[in-house]
Amino acid sequence: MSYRPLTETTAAAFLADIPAVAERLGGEANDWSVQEVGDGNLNLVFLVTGPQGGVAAKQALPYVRLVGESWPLPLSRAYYERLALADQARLSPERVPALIHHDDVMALTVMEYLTPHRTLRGALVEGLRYPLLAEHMAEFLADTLFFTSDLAVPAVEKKARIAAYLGNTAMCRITEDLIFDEPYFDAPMNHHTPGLDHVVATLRADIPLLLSAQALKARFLAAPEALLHGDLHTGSIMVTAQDSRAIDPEFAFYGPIGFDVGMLLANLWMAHFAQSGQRPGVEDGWLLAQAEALWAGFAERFAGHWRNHAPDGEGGALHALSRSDGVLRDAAIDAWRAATWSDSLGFAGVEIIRRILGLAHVADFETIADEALRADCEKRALLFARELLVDRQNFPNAAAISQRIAQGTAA
Ligand code: SR1
Ligand code: MG
Repeated sequence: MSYRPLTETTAAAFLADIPAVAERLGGEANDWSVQEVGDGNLNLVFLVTGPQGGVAAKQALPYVRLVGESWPLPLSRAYYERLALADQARLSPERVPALIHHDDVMALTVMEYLTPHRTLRGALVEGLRYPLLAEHMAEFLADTLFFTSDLAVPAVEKKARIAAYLGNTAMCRITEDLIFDEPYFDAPMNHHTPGLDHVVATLRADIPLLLSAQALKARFLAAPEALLHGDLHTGSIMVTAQDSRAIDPEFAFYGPIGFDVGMLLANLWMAHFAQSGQRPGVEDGWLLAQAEALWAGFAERFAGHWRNHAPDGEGGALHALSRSDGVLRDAAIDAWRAATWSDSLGFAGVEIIRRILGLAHVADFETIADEALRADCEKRALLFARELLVDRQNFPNAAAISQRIAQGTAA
């Protein structure tokens, strides 16, 4: 059998031949309802429900859905997504959807149907709040990043895991181009809100900014610190009031820890900047508080793993930094926290800039119909992002960031 994209008409019959899926749905394929709901940039997503339950079936297309067949993209990304889902399920089982079935030829991954979950980005655009979000995502980040790092994994094993993801080059290439390069010149697929022309020209001529973006790209290319989700924005998180799950790890690879953390922080900060365009006069500090809680929760939990995981040297390659005697371990944790915070701010900065000037924008800003209002929100976000790239030493902690954003001036 060869690859063929499923449709709402053909999906049920195909899935009926997979025992684990048929059992979960119950009844016959004719009784099932199938809806294609993919609203991301790349794939098909079918929600299939039967008399006993549901599944989400994600199928890669051989091209970038957002752009069309003119931009081919390997189906192998589905293989890496399944690999990452399995690793994440081992390390943080409550924070990812359960894997039910995978088919490499069809580039198809069938997962637990998360219901009544919804995409975090859409919920934030509507002004909804999720009290456990920061705690849950801090847990996901700390558990997946610490336990795939040199602090937890012996060197030989870690190198084998890096190698297992090395082939995901096409997805890394998207990030390399779309996040670190294209926003900084007049690339063909870039677009921005008309009122931003002047600020865009200024940013593209800003040498310290361009240098910083390239320095971050160098980190992204050559720092295989841990297994990254690789695309952890608010569209990759499904939420209810009680639950939060990270989905869509098709960009997974071994990279710098601050990339995952920074991308999520950036998306929370963008949601904050968009508030004044979405609901003028009713902005609040909830999203800034979430970003603070996310960083604090992540850093604390990561440090906790560091102290508790094989404290006397039998753990990962960096076991000398885990010994519980003396002050070395605590000094190492402090140094790690400062370096990862700085990296996270830089990666957050490039994520914000690319979501406003590059190809792939976000609903937070795009749903602001009034162009002048949208440009105003985006401009404030851009100027903040520039500081994250070139002046991040001014922000020693997340509270300093919240203060800067709330006051609208440099700290
Ligand atoms: C062409 S893909 C554009 C963006 O969508 C994905 O979700 C990633 O964020 C990627 O950069
Ligand atoms: Mg995605």
